[in-house]
Amino acid sequence: MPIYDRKMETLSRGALEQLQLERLQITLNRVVRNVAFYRQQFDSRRIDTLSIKSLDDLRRLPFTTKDDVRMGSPYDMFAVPLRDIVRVQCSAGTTGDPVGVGYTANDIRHWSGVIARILAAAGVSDQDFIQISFPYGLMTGGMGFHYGAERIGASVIPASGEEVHRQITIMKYFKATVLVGRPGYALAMARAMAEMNLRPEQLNLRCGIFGSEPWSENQRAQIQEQLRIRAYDSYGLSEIMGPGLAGECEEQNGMHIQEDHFIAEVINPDTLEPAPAGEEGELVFTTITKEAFPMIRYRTGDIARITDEPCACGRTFRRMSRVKDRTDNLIFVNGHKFFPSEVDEIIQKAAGLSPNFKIVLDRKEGAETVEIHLEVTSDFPQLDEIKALERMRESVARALVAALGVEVAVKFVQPASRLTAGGKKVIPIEDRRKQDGQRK
Ligand code: DLL
Repeated sequence: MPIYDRKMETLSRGALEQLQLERLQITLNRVVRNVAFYRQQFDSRRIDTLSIKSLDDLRRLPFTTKDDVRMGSPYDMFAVPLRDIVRVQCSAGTTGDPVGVGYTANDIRHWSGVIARILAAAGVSDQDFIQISFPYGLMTGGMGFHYGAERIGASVIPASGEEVHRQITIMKYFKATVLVGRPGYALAMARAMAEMNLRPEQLNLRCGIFGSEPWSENQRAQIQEQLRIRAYDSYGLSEIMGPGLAGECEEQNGMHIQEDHFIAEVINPDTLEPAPAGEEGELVFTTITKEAFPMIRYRTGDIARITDEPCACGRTFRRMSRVKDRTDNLIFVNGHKFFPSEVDEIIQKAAGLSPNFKIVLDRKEGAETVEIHLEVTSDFPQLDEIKALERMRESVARALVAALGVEVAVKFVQPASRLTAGGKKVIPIEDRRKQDGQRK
């Protein structure tokens, strides 16, 4: 399959590392001048960024975390004047208060470029009709893939807002050849096709590019079999750019990291030391071309491996494995991402008290479901009043649906004994979906 940006994607390791170092130095210079957060981070550790003279020196710099980004929200992490920002998007897992990221016109050009590479690596060309089922909202999936697909010259079908059966009708009508979306959504489409008595041979679909949530080889096999396509994994996160950080080639054996734009590290999340080569650990990324929202050593919370073994496709960028786990308890449901602590905050506000609860995640008829099991104790003033309890249940459910964007059922249950870790509230999660192998 053709390599979209052959010159960059097949650079020798030496040339790539030289380019990375030059771009890193420019980025450091930019953040020190324009982002007070980074200036303080480096000053307080007496780090002169001019002393960063090799890629190994990067390890002397402190990490950036999601909390740092949250604290700097909305604009403190921006490294350019706001008049240069042409787009903002939001970061995931920030249901309560939005956390924004921004792009300059150049950033958008680079973003489209890396998506174009990833699409081409999956065999997509200007001959294709690409149906995008990611939302075109504040999350980065829809807009990110849209611009990349246009860059490659493909015809985009921005079907995202449509209901699943309608998406299939549209897919058939326009003869879509490529589907872009969540792996979970691809499986929902396969089920809807069966309901519509439609066989995959009656469609023109030949490949799909999926990401934004964990999935397994098992799920890949199901998608490939049920939709009769080749399914490719692709990875990214809004703080770093959005989709486009890494994507699989025709080998379907790990995602090539777009290393001319991002420096990837793998660390042990407990010791924060580099993980031994080729071993699993937390992914850390440094952006080296971004103007608006540069990130230095951003801790993703995603656990994966990186291999530098050569790939048969000829690309020299290193490959990352599937995301195997998270270092935190970020929950993925139907394309939405949230932390249990966000659920806690919403429940506290809506219920007017801070009850204990459990989050139960399940799959019913293929769709993912969320139930909140709220414990009712005698401390609840409303206990003897069924109507008041019912009102509380409804207001909690409404607030959760509004904030999380997913259907949530709220049930009252008897109190259970509680675990606390270091005096902190531990919110139990029962994930019944894992039985069918959400992660490998
Ligand atoms: O999900 C960007 C994206 C959109 C990637 C479309 C791929 C396709 P966020 O909403 O910020 O950005 O969520 C980022 O999603 O840290 C991972 O935990 C998870 N994630 C993204 N891609 C994958 C993947 C987008 N292929 C968070 N496999 C990341 C597993 C993924 N998890």
